[in-house]
Amino acid sequence: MENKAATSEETAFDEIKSFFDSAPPLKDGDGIVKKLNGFLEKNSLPTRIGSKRVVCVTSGGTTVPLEQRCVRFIDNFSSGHRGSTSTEYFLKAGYSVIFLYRRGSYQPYCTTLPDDPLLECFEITNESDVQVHPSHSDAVKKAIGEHQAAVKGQNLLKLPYTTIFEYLQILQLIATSMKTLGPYAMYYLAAAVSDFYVPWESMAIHKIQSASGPLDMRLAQVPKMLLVLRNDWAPKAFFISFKLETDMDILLKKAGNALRKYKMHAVVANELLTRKEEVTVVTTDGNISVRRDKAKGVTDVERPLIELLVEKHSAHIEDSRNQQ
Ligand code: PAZ
Repeated sequence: MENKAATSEETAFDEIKSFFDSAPPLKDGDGIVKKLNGFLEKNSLPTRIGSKRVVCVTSGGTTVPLEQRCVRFIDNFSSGHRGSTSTEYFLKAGYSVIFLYRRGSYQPYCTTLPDDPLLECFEITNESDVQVHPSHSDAVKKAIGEHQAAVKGQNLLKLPYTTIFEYLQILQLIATSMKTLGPYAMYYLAAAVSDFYVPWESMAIHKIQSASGPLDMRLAQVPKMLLVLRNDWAPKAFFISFKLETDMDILLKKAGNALRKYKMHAVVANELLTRKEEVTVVTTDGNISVRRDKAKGVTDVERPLIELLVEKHSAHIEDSRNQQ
């Protein structure tokens, strides 16, 4: 059994290595490392109750380019609502957050603003000045105030990605930088990450032409990065992954499998249509249903979810201290 596990990890290693070796180079990788190091330096100072807690929240969905000079790509449904709302609650709970988000997806503190904030929240006065429309004034002030406080206080670092290549490369950089935080680091992996991709070297360079008839394309499987992230890149951190399904009958079983296979501390199971109302937190101690309860003034499911996970993270830190 152990040998089988070792072999599957070795295979994962080889696949991951070839994924990274063949991926297009990350634009401004040095700049990202610099930002990460500056942010973590500020957030690594010891506090009265140990070290500062830092969570990496991944949010939105990765794209899969079909051409190197990309005109077409495969995408998925994720809006980034879960990741951005959760980021707000983590900040409120005293965490610093590295927010790895899909360009153009929901942003922390902006989820309650209208779809087109610039055009809907502002108006031109008779004096040709621009002002916030009174009906949105409170919401805009709150969003700007809270966002500025988080960024200026260096409690929020936002790193954008678009493709599966960028996402996994940046996640590796984050893990490398966060390693020194040990159990104080948390990974909250809410992004919807593509399972299949076109390897860079076998990808068409130019726009695929339709004149040659139907498109026949073989997608490779994205290597299971979670295994290496958990075991090698961040072995002491606290890990939450997500499992989305559209068939309720398989959701909890698949979440349980992910919990065991990747040794997660919890897997948050959610179904596509009810994901904003209810999630199930699957752990080795049992399943916990978390709901948004409007009657109790709970406006979103992320509030009770983050409360629960913060508690579990505290227990993880305590356990790690006792093992030292
Ligand atoms: O981004 P969103 O708020 O529209 O949706 C959140 C979610 C369903 C993408 C997330 O809760 C999730 O389950 N992410 C993992 C998806 C998966 O790869 O199984």
